[in-house]
Amino acid sequence: MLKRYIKHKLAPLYFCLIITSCVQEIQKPDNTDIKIIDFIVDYDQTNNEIFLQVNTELENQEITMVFVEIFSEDNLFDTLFVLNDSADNGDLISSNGTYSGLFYLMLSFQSYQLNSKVITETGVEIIKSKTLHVEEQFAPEINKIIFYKKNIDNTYYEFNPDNEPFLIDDSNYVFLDIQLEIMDKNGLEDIDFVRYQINVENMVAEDSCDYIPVSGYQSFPQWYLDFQNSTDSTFIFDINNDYLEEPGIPVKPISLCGRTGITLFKFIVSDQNSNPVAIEQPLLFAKCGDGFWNCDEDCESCLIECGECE
Ligand SMILES: [Ca+2]
Ligand SMILES: [Ca+2]
Repeated sequence: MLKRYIKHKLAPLYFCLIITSCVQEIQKPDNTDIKIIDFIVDYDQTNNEIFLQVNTELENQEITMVFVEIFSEDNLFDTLFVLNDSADNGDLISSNGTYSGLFYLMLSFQSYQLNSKVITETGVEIIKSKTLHVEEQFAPEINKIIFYKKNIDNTYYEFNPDNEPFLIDDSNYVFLDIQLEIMDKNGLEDIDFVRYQINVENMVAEDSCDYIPVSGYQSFPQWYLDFQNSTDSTFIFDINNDYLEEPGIPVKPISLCGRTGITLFKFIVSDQNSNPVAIEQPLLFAKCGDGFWNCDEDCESCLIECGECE
């Protein structure tokens, strides 16, 4: 309806412009300094809305019209939207040389060519083009969470938090490293962020430590996972980032009031189009003597449970 209206209303003008632009292609547009500084295309597939914006230079008295043509790759679809600089329909500030418009538009999965055109009162046409790829959107999935216990000497082992605790050392710092294996059929660039939150309200320390845990999930801007590498179909993200370097989250020894008990981790993955996906994972922190020690991986640190080491 809108398309027909625009086309109908603008048909004579548009026809003239095409004719004029043919002439102008031969004559150099030397009577204007107007440039398209930026052309923004933001298509919202969920709400079928397209936001278009063309930034020209400030002195826009010479501009007669700004519009955007959209052509599909298969040539079966084309439309045209006129942008405004009157603080209307998605344009925020009037007469600032930025022309905008927000339009209802339902696009099928394919590529589109978008030509933004600025027409001056002398008939000069300035063009800037962009390509828009519209593809089916898939929500990200957390395939796997991998936990590692790491030591300062770079030794480490992987463990399964569903049936094995994280073992706190009596006198040395140890480190917790976590990786997430994420799948998103739209590719790595579609993943917006991978973050984590921690809930320690069930953790305890020795009486002399006077430890009172904070309640609820804690979240900090530095708590995000960085992309590390790709597998055939998934992406591995790791908690080691610019703020938290290898080997991982430092875990205090018991001698420095290290805490035991169950900590809840929440991992949140968001892409550009779906709602964030969250997974909760409990992890038991245990110390030597609690009866959980992994003597195969770490015998020497807990002789009371492991007895003689090989
Ligand atoms: Ca404006
Ligand atoms: Ca996606």
